[in-house]
Amino acid sequence: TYKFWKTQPVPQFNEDGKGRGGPIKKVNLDEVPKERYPLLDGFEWGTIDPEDKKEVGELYELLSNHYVEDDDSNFRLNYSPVFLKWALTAPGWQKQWHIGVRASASQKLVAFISGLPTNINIHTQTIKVIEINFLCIHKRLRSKRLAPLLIKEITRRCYIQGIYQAIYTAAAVLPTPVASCRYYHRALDWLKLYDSGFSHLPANTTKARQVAKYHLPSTTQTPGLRLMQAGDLEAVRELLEQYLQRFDISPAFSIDELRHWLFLEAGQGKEGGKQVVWAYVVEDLETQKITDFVSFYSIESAVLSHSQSDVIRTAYLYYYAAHRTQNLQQRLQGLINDALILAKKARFDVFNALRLQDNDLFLEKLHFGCGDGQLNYYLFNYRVEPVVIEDESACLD
Ligand code: YNC
Ligand code: MG
Repeated sequence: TYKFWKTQPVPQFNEDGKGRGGPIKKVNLDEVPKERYPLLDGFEWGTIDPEDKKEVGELYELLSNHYVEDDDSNFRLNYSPVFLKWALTAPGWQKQWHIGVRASASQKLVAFISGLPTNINIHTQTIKVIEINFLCIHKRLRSKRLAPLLIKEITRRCYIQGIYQAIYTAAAVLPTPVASCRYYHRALDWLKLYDSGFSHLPANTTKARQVAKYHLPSTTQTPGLRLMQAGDLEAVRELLEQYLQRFDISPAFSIDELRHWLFLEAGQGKEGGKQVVWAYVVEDLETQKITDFVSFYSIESAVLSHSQSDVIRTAYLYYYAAHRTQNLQQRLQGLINDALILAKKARFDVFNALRLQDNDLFLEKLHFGCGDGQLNYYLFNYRVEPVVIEDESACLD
């Protein structure tokens, strides 16, 4: 097992490398192949230009048919083309890191992997990494060891450009997660979730009582809450930086990255009519200071057991921060409850959050339920001193 991962610079399951943080191997450029790795006969390397509508369309086609499904294949993530363009064009992006595999004869896109350069903070260190995402292989090409080839090829291209570390998440268990978090789901339209098979009716209750349980007020409750604007960027960056300092591993966003990830270039996150990210701030009405910030993004899931067009609209909790001096639990409960209200207004069916950061302070109270899904976080070619994980894989009681 782990025939491929055994050969890679990642912590192996059996090692007891506690306490020694830092790069696992020093990359010797003389040993990095200058040429692309050879592919299976009949296939060739290509790239996807996320600014080219047609190529994004090809990627959308691949992912919408072959990307991540739940364990029982009832649902499949269905990232929109606008989302894909956004996710692949953050500052520093390069076409050569959005790698596709095409069938030579038909030129059909059959596999993909993406990388974006960024910086992350690990304890007191800031390190340059490539963030790997959207690894996907056409169902008919599975189990042919193509995934290791894609991973080796993107690694080769990063090494050549002087990036020696990577960060990625996966549902798959690989050597060795630095953290592992449960997904929690908060129904916004419980009946819709029930009809599509996403939610079940628990014993000892009724549909009407479930609907009542998830009822939300129609307007937000936090005084001073409003849409985030470009002028709030610097304040939000400071707030977020302060807030994230408490955690072992966190992003180190530049102002340009934050502008991109909160989708402020295109004006409130809309492009071609489809909104990807929602971001709000709380402005103290007396001091005009930004005291809190919350954001979420949108991914649909296709309901595979139903007709083609049936989708679940999911809001994912994204970055948030609350001013530290205030009562954090109360602040967060109010802030996230407002995010639920706003997501409901924007016609989302469900709101997802992971069990990480300060989310334990509001998950139960706001009626998030423990899901089946688990997300593992990984670092490539970097060993961390053990991070604080309080059995995060478990469900809250
Ligand atoms: C996975 N998700 O263990 P061993 S997440 C990494 N990430 O290797 P084959 C994975 N490795 O065990 P298939 C993986 N899933 O022999 C499996 N593997 O050592 C390993 N699904 O390869 C697996 N997307 O090609 C095994 O498998 C080897 O044909 C087997 O393809 C796998 O984006 C996959 O879930 C996942 O499309 C592509 O099943 C396919 O099954 C698929 O025979 C649906 O592969 C979509 C899906 C994964 C989403 C993601 C993050 C990917 C991270 C990749 C690692 C990056 C490392 C850092 C590189 C840069 C370094 C620098 C600098
Ligand atoms: Mg394969």
